[in-house]
Amino acid sequence: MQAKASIEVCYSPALFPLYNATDSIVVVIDVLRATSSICVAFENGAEKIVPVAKIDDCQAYKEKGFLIAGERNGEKLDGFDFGNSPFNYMGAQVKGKSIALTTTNGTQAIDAAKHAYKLVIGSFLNIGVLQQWLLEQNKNVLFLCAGWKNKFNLEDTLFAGAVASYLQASGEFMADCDSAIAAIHLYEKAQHDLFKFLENSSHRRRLERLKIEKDIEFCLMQNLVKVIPVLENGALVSMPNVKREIAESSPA
Ligand code: 3SL
Repeated sequence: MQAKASIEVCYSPALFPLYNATDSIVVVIDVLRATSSICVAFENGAEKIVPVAKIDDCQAYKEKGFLIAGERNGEKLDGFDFGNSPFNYMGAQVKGKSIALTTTNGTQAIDAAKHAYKLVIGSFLNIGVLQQWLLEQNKNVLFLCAGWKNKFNLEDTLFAGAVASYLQASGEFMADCDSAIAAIHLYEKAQHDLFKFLENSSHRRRLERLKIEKDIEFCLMQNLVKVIPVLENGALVSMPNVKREIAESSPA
């Protein structure tokens, strides 16, 4: 009998060195809001996004003809073209553009996992195409939750649990650590109303204080986009042929 591929969940970039990522597809998750915004940007035709950990390094990309985007603690950085709202990444303003992005947690998580076998971006917005693609790879999957300043958060865990639960149900994958099992249990409890489940979560309250509740509702919507951002040579690009492959392999 063929061994099942493993599913692991890492709840913080600070814990990431404990995992072996050289033989795993790493799915970086920052549901509120970095990985949701990245998915929206590619759905709207962005050419590439360079994730940058430090603000100064991101600013330097302006001279290279990039749009620069970023936030700290949820607020747009002074002098930057965009903040981190998914609504900033729609339409003509991103089509065909190269963007350098720095965020409090999301781009730090990408940086932590940049040497993985493969690094892809996950959010509820692209959950369907991502699940199907992961299933087809039949490779170990390691979910990396960006969390908040290296602390655990609920929304990234729920997303990891949703995809882990789907993969495990296929019979080809096995939740291989307690953190994956916990994420699945949490998702099963929350799945019928994610927004409500997150009512008292720290980042929902943080974003509500900034009066951006509409971003939270948007980022919890499922299957709005059909892209899988993937890290190649230090830049995120849209994985080619995803829409076509998924459409062909989806049941009618
Ligand atoms: O930390 C991040 O990467 C951001 O997604 C946080 S925020 O939603 O912009 O506050």
